[in-house]
Amino acid sequence: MTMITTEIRHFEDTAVAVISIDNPPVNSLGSQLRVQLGEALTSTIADPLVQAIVLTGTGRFFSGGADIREFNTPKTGVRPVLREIISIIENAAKPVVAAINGIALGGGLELTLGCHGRVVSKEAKLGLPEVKLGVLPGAGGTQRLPRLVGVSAALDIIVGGEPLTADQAQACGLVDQVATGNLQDDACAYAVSIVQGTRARSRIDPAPLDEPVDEAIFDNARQKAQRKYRGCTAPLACIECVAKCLSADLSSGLAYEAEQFARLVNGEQSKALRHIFFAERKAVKRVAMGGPSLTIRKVGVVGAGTMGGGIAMSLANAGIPVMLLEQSDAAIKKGWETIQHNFAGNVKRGRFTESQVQQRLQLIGRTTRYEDLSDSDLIIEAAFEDMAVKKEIFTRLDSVCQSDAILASNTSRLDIDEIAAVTSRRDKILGMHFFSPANVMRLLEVVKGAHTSNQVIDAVFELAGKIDKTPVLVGVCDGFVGNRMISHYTREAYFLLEEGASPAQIDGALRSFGMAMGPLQMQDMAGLDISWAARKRQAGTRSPDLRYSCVADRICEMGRFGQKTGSGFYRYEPGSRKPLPDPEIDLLIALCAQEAGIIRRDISDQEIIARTIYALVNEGAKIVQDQIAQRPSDIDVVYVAGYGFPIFRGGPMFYADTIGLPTVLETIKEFHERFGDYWSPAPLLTQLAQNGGKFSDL
Ligand code: 3H9
Repeated sequence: MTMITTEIRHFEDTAVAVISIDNPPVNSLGSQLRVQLGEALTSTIADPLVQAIVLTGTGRFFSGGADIREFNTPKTGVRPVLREIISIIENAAKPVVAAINGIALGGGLELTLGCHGRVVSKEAKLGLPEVKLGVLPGAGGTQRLPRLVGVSAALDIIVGGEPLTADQAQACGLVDQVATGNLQDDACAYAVSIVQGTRARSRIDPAPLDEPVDEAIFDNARQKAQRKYRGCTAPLACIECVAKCLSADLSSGLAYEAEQFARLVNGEQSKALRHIFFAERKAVKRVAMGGPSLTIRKVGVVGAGTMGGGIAMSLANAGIPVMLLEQSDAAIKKGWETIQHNFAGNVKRGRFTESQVQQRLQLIGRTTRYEDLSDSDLIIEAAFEDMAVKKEIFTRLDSVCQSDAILASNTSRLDIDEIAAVTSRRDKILGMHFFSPANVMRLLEVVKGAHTSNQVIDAVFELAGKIDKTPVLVGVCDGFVGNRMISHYTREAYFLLEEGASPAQIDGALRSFGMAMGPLQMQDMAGLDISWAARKRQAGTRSPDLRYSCVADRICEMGRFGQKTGSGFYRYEPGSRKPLPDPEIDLLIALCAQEAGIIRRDISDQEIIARTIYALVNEGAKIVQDQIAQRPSDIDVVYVAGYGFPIFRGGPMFYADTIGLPTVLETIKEFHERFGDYWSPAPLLTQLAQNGGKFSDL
C-alpha cells in the first residue's frame, strides 16, 4: 500500500520535493510507512535536482505518532526506526521543512523536531501525549524539545501531555511560522528562503543545554505529576529525561531516553494504559445498522437536584438547550442557585470566563410544568430513586412529550423495562446513568432495555460524544455493570471489618493498590442511606443461607449517613472531608462480629486486596456471560472512568489477565471453600482459566 507520495514543485526557480504522509485514519508511523518514508527521504536528499524538501500530512492529521498497535511486536524493530528517520532529516544537506497541516502528536511531532523549519496551519494541534500511554517521547522529544523551547515549557508539554494550539506553539518557539495563506505554499517559501540564504536553518544545538534552571522546577513537576497521574511511573521518567538535557549532550541524552522508553513500553503500566486507550474507543463505537438517524437538539431534565443540575450543566457546556423541571418554584430556585454556584466555581478555577458562563446559563430554561417539555427530543429523568416515583413521572412524560421523543432514566439500579412498561413507546425508553458530579465525571452507562431501538441508542451515543462523555452500552439488571459489581466489592469490605480489619486498614490497603478512594470512604462520600435503601429493597430476594453483614445497616440506624451527616464509617470535623477513625464504630464492628459468632483475627493487606478486587473480577465475568456488558474491556472502562480503579492496572478484568486467570481462579476457589457461596467461580472465568484464555481475547 502506498502511504507516502512525493511531488516535485517548482517554487521561485527552486525545486522542492513535497513528501506527504497518507496513512488513514491518523497517519500513524507504523513499520511499513517508516520504510517508505525512509526511502522517499533518502532518494530526494540524494536527488541533485531537488533543492529542498517539505514534509506534510494528508487530511486532518500531520501524524498521530507511532503506531501504538505495533508496540511490543517485532514490527517496532523494522528499520529505519523513527529515531533513524529523524536523524536522516536532521543531518540532510538540504533543508527539510515541516508543513504541519493538522494534528501532530507524539512521534509525529518528534519528526518535525528534526526538521530545519516548522510552518503550521491555524487549525493544527501539537503535543507529546505519550505519558498518557505510560511511555515517554522516545524519538528524541525529551531531548530536542527542551533545547528548542526551554526546560519549563518542555516539562509542561511532555509531562502535561496536553496539545498546544498553533498560536501557543508559536508563542513558545515550538514552531517558526503560522501559515497565513496556503500552508504548503508558505512551507515551500520558507524552505526556498533557507536555500537562498535569506533565512537560517533551525538547528538543535547538540551540546548540553546551557540554561540556568532551579531544581525546584523539577520538584514542582514531580508533585504535579503525582497528583495528576496517581501511581504512574512514566511521568517521573519523562522528568528525569528532560533533566538529562542539562548534563548530557544530544547523543547521550537520546541514548538515555531510548533506554527509558524501552523499559516503560515493556512494563505492565504502559500495557494497561494502552489497553484502556483502545477499550475506550471500542466502547464508544455506535451500534445502529442503517435506518433513519435521530437527532437530539433540545433536552428536558426532570429533577434539579445534584444529578439533574449536573446533567443540565453538561448539556449547556456543549451548547445544547435544556429545560429543567422541578415540582415547585422553591425546588427549581434551589437547583438553579446550585448550578449558578457551580459555574461560579468554574470561573474561579479559570475553566470558563464570566461571559462563557452567562452563555451557558442562558441555555438552561426552568419550569414546573410538564407541558414545557413537549418540544424536547430527549428527556432525562433524574428524580428520587424509587420505582413508584419513576413510573409516575414516565406516565406523565409519555402523555405530554412528542411521540418520537426519547425518554431516559438516570436510575443507577432500577429495572428500565418495568419503567418502559408504563409508556406507549417502549422502543424509546432507556437508561442514562450519569456519575456524580455529572458535569465532571466522563462515564455514562447507556442502559438498553428489552425493547430499546438501536436508533435510540445511536442517538444517545452521538449526544454523549457531544457532551464529552464516554458512553458504555450495558443491559438491564440490578445495578447494571458498575453498581452490580460494586455491591460485591463493598460486601467483602464489610465482611473484612467483621473478621478483624479496621475501616482505615481496608481503605488504606485499597488506596495503596491504587484505588482513588477506599470502599468505606467512598460509601461515606456517596451517602450510606443510598446503599441502605438498595439493601432494603433486595432483602426479600436475599437467600437467608447467605452470610449478611449488618455493620452498614447499624451505622445507618445511628443516623450516620456519611459525610453529609458528619459521620458514617468515620467521623468528620465540621467543614472537613478528612475521614477520622471513630472508636464508636470500632466497638460497633466488634459487637456485630460477636453477634455473628465471628472470631476476629489479623488480616493482611494482601487478603483485603484479593477479597475485594477478585470479587469485582468474578462478578465482572458473570456480567459478561449474562451479556450485560458487551465485552470485558467495557467493564474496565466503567471501572477506570467511573469508580476510581487505577488506570495503570487497566481495569479489573485486564488486571486479572495480568495476574493470570488460573491464579485468580485458584484464589477464588479457596475463598469459595472458606467463605461460602458468594464466591462460586464464574463459569466464564473457569472456562478461560482452564483453556489458557484471557478476558482480553474475548
Ligand atoms: C509515540 O508516538 C511514541 C514515540 O514517541 C516514540 C516511538 C519510538 N496508533 O481516537 P480516534 C486509531 S506513542 C495506532 O477514534 P479521533 C484509534 O484506535 C503515540 N492507532 O480518532 C482508532 O482506531 P479504530 C503518541 C491509532 O479523531 C482510530 O485511530 N500518540 C493511533 O477522535 C481513530 O482514532 C498518541 O498518543 C496510534 N497512534 O482522535 C495519540 N491513534 O477506528 C493517540 C489513533 O480501529 N491518539 N489510532 O477504533 C489520539 O489521541 C487520537 O486517536 C487522535 C485522533 C487525537 C490522534
